[in-house]
Amino acid sequence: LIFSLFLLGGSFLTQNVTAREVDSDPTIQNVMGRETVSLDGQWGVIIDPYETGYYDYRYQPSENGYFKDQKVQKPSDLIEYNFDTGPTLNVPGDWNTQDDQLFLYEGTVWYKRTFNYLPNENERQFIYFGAANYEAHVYLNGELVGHHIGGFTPFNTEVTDHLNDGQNTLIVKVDNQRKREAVPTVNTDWWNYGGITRSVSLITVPDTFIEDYFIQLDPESSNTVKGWVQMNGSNRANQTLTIKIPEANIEKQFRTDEMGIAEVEFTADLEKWSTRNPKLYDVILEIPEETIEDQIGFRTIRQKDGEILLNGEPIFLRGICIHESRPFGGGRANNSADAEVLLGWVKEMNGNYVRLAHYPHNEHMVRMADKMGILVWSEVPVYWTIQFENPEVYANAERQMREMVDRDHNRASVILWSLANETPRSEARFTFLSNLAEAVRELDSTRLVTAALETQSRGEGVIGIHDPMEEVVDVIGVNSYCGWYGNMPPEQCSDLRWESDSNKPVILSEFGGGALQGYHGDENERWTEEFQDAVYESNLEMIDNISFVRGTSPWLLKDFRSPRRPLPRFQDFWNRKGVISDEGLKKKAFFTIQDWYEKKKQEWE
Ligand code: GCB
Repeated sequence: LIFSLFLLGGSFLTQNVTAREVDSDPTIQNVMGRETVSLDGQWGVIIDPYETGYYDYRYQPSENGYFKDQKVQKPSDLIEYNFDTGPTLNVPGDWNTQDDQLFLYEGTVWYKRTFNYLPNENERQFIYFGAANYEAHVYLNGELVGHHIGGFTPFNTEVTDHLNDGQNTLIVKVDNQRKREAVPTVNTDWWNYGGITRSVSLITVPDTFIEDYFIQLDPESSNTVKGWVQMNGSNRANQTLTIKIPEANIEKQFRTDEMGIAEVEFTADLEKWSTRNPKLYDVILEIPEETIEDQIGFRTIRQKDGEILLNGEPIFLRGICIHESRPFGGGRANNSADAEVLLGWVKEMNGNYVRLAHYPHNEHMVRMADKMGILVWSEVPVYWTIQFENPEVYANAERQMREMVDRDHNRASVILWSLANETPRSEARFTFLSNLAEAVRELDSTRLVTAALETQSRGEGVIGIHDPMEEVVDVIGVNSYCGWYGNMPPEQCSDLRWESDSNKPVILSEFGGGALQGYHGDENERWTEEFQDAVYESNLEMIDNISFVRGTSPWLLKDFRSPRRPLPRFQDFWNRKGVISDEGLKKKAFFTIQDWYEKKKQEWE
């Protein structure tokens, strides 16, 4: 019964514009540009390793779980929990770095906060979560109002009919237990940070509102703006929609169809967004009941004859991988200041590009990349050995992909949607990833599709890619750890020869090695900054000799927490492949990449 109460969120709707169902919970576009009340701050929590607040002693979902927030009425009452006298956790934030006893915790934590609200006539309210890892059940005033699976994408649930005049109690069960059939699966090389890791807000919209829009340049014609706007609400059909770009003297009107969708197309002479000139325009969307504003850049991205073309010009992507980890210390990054520091380092390194590994990062990152002129590879956590044969796993991955595309499809910085990372070749995996590629192209035909593949040896001193996915993607990503994994000493990497059977552009999506910042010695000694630097010197020389490489994103900007890295003294549960330490201090290799990128910049710009 309890499952039939779920409002499943926009996440389960098909995004195919024509078929789109709009009266269920939509995922709302541009939350940062809307009228919202922040629900961030300290929330009361209950740590519930046995899910006692959810299941009764017969292991049946309980009707009187912690979500009821019951209170003692008379001294003899037995209620074995109390949110109001227990610990608190900050939202947004992972729980692992907020409380020592949660450092390695995997399981359920219940969150509670109250807020006051006076609902108005003709207004609708949604509760919006930037992300909660991994599974969230959302209860408002004791009732289940939402449910979401997936730790890195936003979801919202309409609560218009569930709000009280005055005080309201919001309770969220967050569970980060790893599962074999989850996406990602049980085995990853990063910390399973649990909690409400991104901001929460209450969004107020008019009865009929602009739910979503997709406004981008047509990749085939650099002065045509194309897309659609999706209305939601009782007056969604035959509405007049106005789009204004005041700085470019644009004011165009469109009409919605029966489903509340307006197809948009107009020509405009717009200054292009680029890495050297990240021009953003104020774009205003108006319907009779609502006006919203966004900052949008206009550019085209294509691949042709082995080149990546930004606004028609070949470009070399000078990048680096980033985990969503705070710039100073551990824990999840989740705000604009974090994004500014992380992307500031990329700029300092002479970079123009980042690979956001291995899951969609918070929206501040892509918004900041838009402002700073940094191109972005964005990825779903289809990582290593997820269950490719399992149709539910596919549905989950496709949904996470859709939520990622939905949120960021107006960001000029995002040029690549990545399907997967280092997945083992098999027929089931090929079908899975091909279907995912088809799904993402249907959602967004303006960007390129990629995946991080692996290399194969092609005989003595020769390596190649050789993966059927080369046919499917637009840009081939490939990870290769010469000089770190395997037997080859770093200095020999520069002699390796690479071959490709494809004429598609290749990005070296990972390479590198680890070092403990401040640990110095001989370049043959592991964990020294000198060893890491030697790995880079030799790999960069190798890459200089690969004719088809059009981008690099070494692994990675900053040390990050990983349970797979226990070695005392050198790792202590940190993956040390950062060129910046966990505390934000640069290692030697940072400057080696910086110099190489300076050279690439001279060659390509
Ligand atoms: C990889 C993975 C990345 C790991 C990295 C490593 O190939 O894609 O997630 O963290 O290697 O450090 O081994």
